[in-house]
Amino acid sequence: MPQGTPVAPDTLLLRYWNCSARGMLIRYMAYDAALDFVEEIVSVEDTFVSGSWASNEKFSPEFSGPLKALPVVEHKGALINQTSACAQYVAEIAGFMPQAPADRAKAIMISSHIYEDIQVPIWDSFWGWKDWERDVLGGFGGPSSGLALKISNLEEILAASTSGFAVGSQISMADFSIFYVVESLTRRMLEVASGPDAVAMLFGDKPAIAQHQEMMSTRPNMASYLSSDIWQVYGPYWTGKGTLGDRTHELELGETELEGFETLASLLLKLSNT
Ligand SMILES: N[C@@H](CCC(=O)N[C@@H](CS)C(=O)NCC(=O)O)C(=O)O
Repeated sequence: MPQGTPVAPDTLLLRYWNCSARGMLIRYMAYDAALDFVEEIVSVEDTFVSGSWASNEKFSPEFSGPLKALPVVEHKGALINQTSACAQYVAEIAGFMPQAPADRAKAIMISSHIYEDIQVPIWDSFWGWKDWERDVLGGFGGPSSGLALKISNLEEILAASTSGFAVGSQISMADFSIFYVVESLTRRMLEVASGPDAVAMLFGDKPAIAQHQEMMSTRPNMASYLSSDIWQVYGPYWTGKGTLGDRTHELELGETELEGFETLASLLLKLSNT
C-alpha cells in the first residue's frame, strides 16, 4: 500500500494530482508566503489511469485521508481533506485569512463562489457529469446569468475596492482564488479556436480584473513560481484530463480537455450573439 512522502511534522505537505484544479489555490498561497512546504505530485497516468488508485491509494488513509480523495494537506500530525478546508488552513498559516469575522466571511464568500459556482460546474462538465448550457452558462437570471455573470461579480468586487485587494486592505485567500481562475481560464481558452473571442467577451471589459491579475502575477514569489519548472508539471492543465491530451478518447474518458474548452468558448459566443 502507498505510504506517502515522509516529511518533518512542521513541514506542510500537499498531496495532489499533476494538474492545477483543486491544488492550485493552495500551491499559490504556499509559494507566495514561502512556507516550509513540499508537494507530493501524484501522476494521473501512473496512479489513476493504471487502475491503482481505485484499488490502492484511494483506500489508504495515510495517502488519501479520511474522505478518500485528493487534495490532502498534512501538517503537524493533522491530515486534512476537502479543498476548501485545505485552502483555508493554508491561508491561516500563510497569513492570508483576514482577522475581522466579516472580512473572513468575505474571503470565504469569494473563494467559494469561484470554487463551487465557477470551477466545479466546469470540471464536472468536462467529465460529462453536468451540462454546459444548463449548469455552466445558464442561471435563474436567464441563459447568460451563469459564468459571465459570475466573472462580472468578481469585476464589481475588485472595482469597488480602494486597496486593490478583494477584501479590506490586505491580500487574502480571495485574491489568490481570483488570480487562479482568471489566469487558468484565459490561458486554456486561448488554446482553442473560439477562445480568443470568448476571452474578449468574458474578460475584455474588466479593467479591475486586469489590474488585479497584473498585481498578483508580479508579486516576486508569484513571478518566480509562475516561471518555475515545478509550475510547468501541473500548471498547464485545468483537470486530470488535460494531462492525458488526446488519449481521453482511446481511454474512453470522453472528449479531451481542449475539446471541452472549445465547447465552452463556442457556447459563450453563441450566447453573446443571441
Ligand atoms: N469535495 C472534494 C472533492 C475531491 C475530489 O473529487 N478530488 C478528486 C481529484 S480533483 C479525486 O481525488 N477524485 C478521485 C476520487 O474521488 O476517487 C473536495 O472539495 O476536495
